Amino acid sequence: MQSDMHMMAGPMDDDGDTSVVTETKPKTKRPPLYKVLLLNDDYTPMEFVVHVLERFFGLNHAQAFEIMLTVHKKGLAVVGVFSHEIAETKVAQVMDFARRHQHPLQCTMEKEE
Ligand code: TYC
Repeated sequence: MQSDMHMMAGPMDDDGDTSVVTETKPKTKRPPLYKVLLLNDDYTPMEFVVHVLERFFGLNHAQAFEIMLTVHKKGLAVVGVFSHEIAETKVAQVMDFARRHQHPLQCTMEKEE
């Protein structure tokens, strides 16, 4: 953690000037992260969802099957956390792939915290 010193107007000191020392921390904001969510529906085949998770999220078959089942049972699941640009790309890739195969699969993103 860094700190800067600033001179601010305040009561007179023995130099006869008017100043006090305050400290502020420079804000080094990390860029926000985004959760990519997969949503359940009644029509997209389970194997298609597993394939999507392997293809676009780099999951192995067992991991992909597990997340697919979580979405199927709970209604949705976080499938990854990324920068804004990467999350947007993942969502677009999934939505385009599902559309091309005429499945109603939905994928969205949401800012973390
Ligand atoms: N509910 C779908 C079915 O029973 C499977 C499914 C799982 C669909 C996950 C979408 O994101 C999804 N065929």
